[in-house]
Amino acid sequence: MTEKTMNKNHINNKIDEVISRYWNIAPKFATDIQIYRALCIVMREILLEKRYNFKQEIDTNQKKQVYYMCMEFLIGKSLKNNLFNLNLENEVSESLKKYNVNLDDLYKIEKDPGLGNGGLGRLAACFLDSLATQNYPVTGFSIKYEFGLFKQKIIEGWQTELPDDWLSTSDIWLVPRTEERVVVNFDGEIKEEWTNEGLIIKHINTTEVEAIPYDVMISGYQSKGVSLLRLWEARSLKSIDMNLFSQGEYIKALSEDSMAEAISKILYPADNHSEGKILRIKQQYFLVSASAQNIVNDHYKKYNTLDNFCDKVAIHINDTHPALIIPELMRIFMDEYFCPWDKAWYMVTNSVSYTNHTVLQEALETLEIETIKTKLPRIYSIIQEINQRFMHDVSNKYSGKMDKANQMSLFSYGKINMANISIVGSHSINGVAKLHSEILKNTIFKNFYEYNPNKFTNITNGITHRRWLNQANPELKNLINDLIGTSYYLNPENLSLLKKYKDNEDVLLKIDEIKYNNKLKLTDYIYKKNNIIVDPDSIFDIQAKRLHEYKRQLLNILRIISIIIDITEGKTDNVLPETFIFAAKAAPSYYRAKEIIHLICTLSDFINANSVIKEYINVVFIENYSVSLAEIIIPAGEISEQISLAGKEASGTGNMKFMLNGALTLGTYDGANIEILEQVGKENFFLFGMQDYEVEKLWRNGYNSVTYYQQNKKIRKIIDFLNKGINGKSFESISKYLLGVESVGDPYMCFADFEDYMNVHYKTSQIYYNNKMKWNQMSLINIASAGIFSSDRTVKEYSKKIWNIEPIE
Ligand code: 26W
Repeated sequence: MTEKTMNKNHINNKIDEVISRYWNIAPKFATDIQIYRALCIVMREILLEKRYNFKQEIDTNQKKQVYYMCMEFLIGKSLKNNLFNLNLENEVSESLKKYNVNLDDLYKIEKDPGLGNGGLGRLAACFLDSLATQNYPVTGFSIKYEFGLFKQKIIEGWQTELPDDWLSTSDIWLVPRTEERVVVNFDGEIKEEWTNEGLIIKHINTTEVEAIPYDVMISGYQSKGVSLLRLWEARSLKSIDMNLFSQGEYIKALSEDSMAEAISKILYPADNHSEGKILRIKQQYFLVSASAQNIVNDHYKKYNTLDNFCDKVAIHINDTHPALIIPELMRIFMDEYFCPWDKAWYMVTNSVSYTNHTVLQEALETLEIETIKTKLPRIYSIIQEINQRFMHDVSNKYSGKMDKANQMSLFSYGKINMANISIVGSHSINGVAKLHSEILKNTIFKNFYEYNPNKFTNITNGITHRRWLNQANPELKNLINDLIGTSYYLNPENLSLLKKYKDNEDVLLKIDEIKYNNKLKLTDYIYKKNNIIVDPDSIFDIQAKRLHEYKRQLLNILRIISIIIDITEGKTDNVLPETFIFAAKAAPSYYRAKEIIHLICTLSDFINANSVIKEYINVVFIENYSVSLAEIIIPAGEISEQISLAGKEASGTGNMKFMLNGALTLGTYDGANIEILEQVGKENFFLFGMQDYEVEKLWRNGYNSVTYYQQNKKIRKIIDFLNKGINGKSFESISKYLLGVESVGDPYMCFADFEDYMNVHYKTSQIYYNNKMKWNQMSLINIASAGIFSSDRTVKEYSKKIWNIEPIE
């Protein structure tokens, strides 16, 4: 039975059957959790069948496939997405009446699988949805972390981290494929041996770790396509040491076990900061080795040759984290399939492509040579060989200019440069927004660009509008459907049809009302979680994203403090009601970021204890930002704060989600903000701040934040405010950070953009409070212009420009 022929009775029969098979009880005795699990099992079976049929078509037509390698996939909850995409929400709702539960209650049971930090992982998840919807064959590969990104709890204003045990409810979506397990080898040494095949290289005395695949299926929307996400779990192959065990050394007897199994224990919580820890390197190699074995073995089984490998296989590495797949594929081709170097290299470089997601220096990965040498000796020798050959080519091209060649080396200062391997070993490198791709070519990858300009391209990010509009904002979806029909579900550019209503007062009022209702929902949530009453009539100004200095939550805070100062000084003429909402996780070891969260929470307490200030503004920090929370927060946004220092945010995707939900962007000329601005026009975007070249210039000339402090009275007062302390807590360290007592002050130049930021906010609230119809019109234009930021467009571009794959007709 497929999703198309399913009706309410079929679903009931299936659920009943699962309940009796699994728990041996009559349906009327089933708990909500049992009904949830039973429903998921029914859905899983539908998905399995759908995937099977899709795979048959891929195989019989011998279609080229893409394998998307990523250390993170932030897929969000599955039940709702699959029901929506399979068009079964109504039937299932009906069928649930029999058990006296409703769908919304069941949705709440599912835990959000937090298998990612932020932008990178969420992008990967959007891609799987869009690829499936457009019938492109894709398998995503990642790790089945037992614990996803930590749960954030605010205790006395500070972030604390709690474990995220997502598997306790979401395991139901994983289909174990134990029969497809593979072994990944660490440690040991390499040995050369003469055999009938000639000189072969063996990796011996290794520590073996078993990789067990678990499959998650992601259905496309009203399509044949189902994307597969294969998550690897690490298991020890060493059986328990019975000698130790019989001596009563139980823990020691298990220790090999836990070393191996630690690999898939937990997701690294640092976003944009590379630490090069051994466990992380093991995770990376574990992922790529298991996946590469899987890809090559499957290919060989199907075609009985590797000659057509790059005609049938595209392998994408999402940032450099899976870059070791380049030497790993070389190893498999040469050591296991006995290919000569040149043929293996041809196959690797013509199948692998790479996306860069960040230009921050501290995020660019390097691995210690010594670690790779001991943990992965064969991989090390292959990287050396790749480098030797590459250096040879480069020095030939640039005869004599050794410094150029050296700058491009895969090795420097005892480390291996992962971006350099990724560029050398792939046929395509792309950035994720126009400006970012230009920055890659002109700065961090300049030498590589000059060496091989054709490899570089841009593909601007996107988001799946079906999750971020249709599912997250049902009222807005209904309005849009009434006005322009549903063709935009599969053709998001058709959202532009909405533009013809831009002068229609009824429609504009309706948009206003929907926003208000979404604000009420968020107001409710805030009341329940924070015990704060916020005013739904005030403008909702939201900054929801990871906490990072370059994203400048601090600039937003400077403005809040400035307003507090105005109110306390009685200068309230220009103060308009405003609710500031923040949501952000900080990497656990990122002290500055945690301190900024502490400042936000303290300001929130301070304001809520002050009846005068509370009349005007409020500040809320919503804890534990996640995909599910974003689905509540974003539809309620009116101002979308996208205020990174120009040149630093590769693209941003939250900016697109807010826009699609009718928020107006208040942002810098950075990342995909620029393309949003192009789509909506200057009059529908609140632009402020320096451009990236101005930032560069100011930095080169020696940025001195103290000058701004001296020249701007407001800034002086803000610093005084921080120094005086809030609620008895000192924030002197933040004022020192801004003024540069110990190092360069204000490294992300909040002061330089402060005045412009204040001014643009002034303009914003004037429109909001004096001309709401105009605001609503701007909002409509933003929604209507968001189609281009659908990941449907993005993956189509990847498919044509980079992967050279076609959809299954
Ligand atoms: C090794 C530590 C580490 C971990 C994660 C370094 C870098 C990362 C990610 C690449 C950081 C990241 O998620 N970058 C974000 O990627 C989004 C999707 O392309 C962009 O929209 C964001 O601008 C970018 O910050």
